[in-house]
Amino acid sequence: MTPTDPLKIRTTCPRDCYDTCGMVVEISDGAISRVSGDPDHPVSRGTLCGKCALAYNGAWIDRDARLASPLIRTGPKGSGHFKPTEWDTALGIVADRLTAIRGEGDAGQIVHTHYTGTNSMIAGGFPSRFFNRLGATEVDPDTVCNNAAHAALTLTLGTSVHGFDPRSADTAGCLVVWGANPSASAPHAHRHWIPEFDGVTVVVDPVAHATARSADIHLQVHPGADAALAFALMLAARETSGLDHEFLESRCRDWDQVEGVLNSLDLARLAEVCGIEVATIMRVGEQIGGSDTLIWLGQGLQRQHRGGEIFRACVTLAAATGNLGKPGVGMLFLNGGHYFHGASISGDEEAPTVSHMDLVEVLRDRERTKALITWNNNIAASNPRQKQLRAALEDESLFTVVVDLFLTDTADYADVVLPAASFLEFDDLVTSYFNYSVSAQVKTIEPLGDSLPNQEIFRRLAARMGMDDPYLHVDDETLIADVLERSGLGLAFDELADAGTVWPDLDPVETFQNGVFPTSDGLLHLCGEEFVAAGLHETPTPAHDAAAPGGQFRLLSPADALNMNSSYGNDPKVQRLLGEPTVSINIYDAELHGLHDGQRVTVESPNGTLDAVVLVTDDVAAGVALFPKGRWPKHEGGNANVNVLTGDDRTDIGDSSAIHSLHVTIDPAREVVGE
Ligand SMILES: Nc1nc2c(c(=O)[nH]1)N[C@H]1C(S)=C(S)[C@@H](COP(=O)(O)OP(=O)(O)OC[C@H]3O[C@@H](n4cnc5c(=O)[nH]c(N)nc54)[C@H](O)[C@@H]3O)O[C@H]1N2
Ligand SMILES: Nc1nc2c(c(=O)[nH]1)N[C@H]1C(S)=C(S)[C@@H](COP(=O)(O)OP(=O)(O)OC[C@H]3O[C@@H](n4cnc5c(=O)[nH]c(N)nc54)[C@H](O)[C@@H]3O)O[C@H]1N2
Ligand code: SF4
Ligand SMILES: [Mo]
Repeated sequence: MTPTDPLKIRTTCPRDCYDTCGMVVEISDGAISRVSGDPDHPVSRGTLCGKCALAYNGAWIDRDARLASPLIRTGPKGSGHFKPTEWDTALGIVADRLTAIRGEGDAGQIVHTHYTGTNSMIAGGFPSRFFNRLGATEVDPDTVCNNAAHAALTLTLGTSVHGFDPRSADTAGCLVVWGANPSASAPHAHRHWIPEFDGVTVVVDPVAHATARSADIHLQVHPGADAALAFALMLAARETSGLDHEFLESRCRDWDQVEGVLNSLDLARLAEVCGIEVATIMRVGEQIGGSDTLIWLGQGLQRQHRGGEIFRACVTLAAATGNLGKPGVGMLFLNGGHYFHGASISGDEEAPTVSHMDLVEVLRDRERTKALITWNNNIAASNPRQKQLRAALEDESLFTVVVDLFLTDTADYADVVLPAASFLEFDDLVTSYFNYSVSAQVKTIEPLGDSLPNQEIFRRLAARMGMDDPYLHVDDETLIADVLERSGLGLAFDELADAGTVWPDLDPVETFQNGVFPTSDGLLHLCGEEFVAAGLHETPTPAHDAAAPGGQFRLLSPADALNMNSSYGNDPKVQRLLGEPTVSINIYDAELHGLHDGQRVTVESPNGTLDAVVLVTDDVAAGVALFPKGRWPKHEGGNANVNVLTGDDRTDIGDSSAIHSLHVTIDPAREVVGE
């Protein structure tokens, strides 16, 4: 190394992303000069995704873009007017207020929201230790993302976080990507893992995204018709390759009831419901039934009215075609906790919870809620019912604290804003929710300005509130060492940091070995009273949603390649590439509605309106409109993003958001009448 060579530090991207890339951070003169992909990391292979390459070399290391000190509000809520202050003053204000609420007898009136702003273990989990001990109400994080699938998979398989090991692709004959969009949400899996797969690739999605376009077969299903498709594929497999009756009879409960449903169905009718040719369904059914198949069930798939039933039907398909409970096959929703099982960073105390779907009501009611603290989460951009939520946040009597790296739309409503350090500024652990790997997040520089890691903020707040139990004050080094020790990996943190990422199992991890599931009796549960109690039918059904009523579109607002939820919507380069908000519609619909490419339109739902430019394309199915999530409302013309349209629709199970079931109209933009 010459004196001018930068210092290179290996670390890991902890965003909420399937890829969990290894990164290299270059330091010159004590500051970060470049952030790039680790060439030795088998997933990132030397490149970050475009959005992270921009944001990590842009807003995330820009002292002017980042929050540099705690802030106290000086203007009306929502105005974004603040004055900087010292930590001592800011924490004093927060501690006094929370202590007073607690002293009045009901700490449950303190509500906190959090999600995966950072997906690293300590910064993602430790603050909950404070809230749980306090007895504050947690807004169940998964209810704005994926709780329907978690609930349905737990009922059937006994777990929702034990999927196939992606390394099984080396031997599988067929890969189905169902309601996921790797080209946006897992860009390295899209670029390397899928193209390197030797067998047949099938994508099931109403949108012909880049992964769908590069697949061998794209089933452009109507939104919400996936349970019907799963049953259609079972019928096709039964007629061609045959079903795995031995597995169904020995390892599943109540197959006979499902068979009764199957016998009553007509393939041609199901195909029509899905909008897919019978011959194509036959071909895919034969493929899934006749080869070792990996089925990746994405998160977009379950944000539907029938999200739970859809997941259950997909599990039934996997079971019926012999694709569960033996090596080289399987389903994947999310992986998690395999190595750090039982490492409870957030603690085991029970605290009250509410659904994100009830957040507006919970925040409006001052008998119910006196204070809101939000961390790792940007509710004013990401939650449904944006207008109603903002109105609730505007109330001066709701004491609000926001912990973030940036002055987000949510932070604009805070009484006190606390600046969080970024993942580049402290050590932590990261596990992938796709690969069976474990990674180190390594400190590269001191926290920018006065910012502090989440966990340190909540340790200090606990101290100010007189909560002195050592359990709330464990330092990072001890927490990390303890987790690693209990994992049995036999690695110290500096050894993991040297490696960057490790795959503790040399061979692909086998899920549900010998067909044994972590349910009460070891069997896969297809039917039963427990499903009814949870809000589903007794038996899986091919039920599907009706098409949008005349003249309306079904609006899908999934992940966008340029955004990470709302995390990059303030980076100037990301903003420039995003350009104006667009709504994509099918050529047929454009003709039908008299709309043309580049036209300014108003998209309207019962919840609100949003202006956009039309993009006419073959990529979306007829009847579907596509408007990705992730922009910052305050950087948009109408001070809103797509969530001004989304409402309080929830899934059939899990009290979760059904945002992809939304119906909207699209009309030429209303003329602005002159003053
Ligand atoms: N219309 C529509 N809406 C959706 C979705 C959709 O598909 N369509 N998807 C939903 C889903 S799946 C999800 S998960 C949610 C996500 O919604 P959010 O959780 O709100 O995700 P982000 O918008 O990225 O917000 C994360 C915030 O955490 C901050 N952050 C990053 N690192 C740290 C840190 O170390 N400490 C602290 N304190 N803050 C940090 C970021 O700056 C960012 O402001 O959105 C949901 N909303
Ligand atoms: N670039 C980028 N990456 C991200 C995120 C991001 O915002 N941007 N967000 C992160 C988060 S929090 C999450 S939860 C994941 C989500 O990532 P994914 O699991 O990929 O899920 P989504 O992006 O919500 O939706 C995926 C696909 O579901 C399709 N879909 C919608 N309705 C239906 C339906 O009825 N049937 C079928 N078959 N498909 C349907 C959509 O068209 C979309 O292509 O991505 C993570 N990664
Ligand atoms: S967001 Fe995903 S693809 Fe982008 S750098 Fe991070 S882990 Fe890699
Ligand atoms: Mo999510």
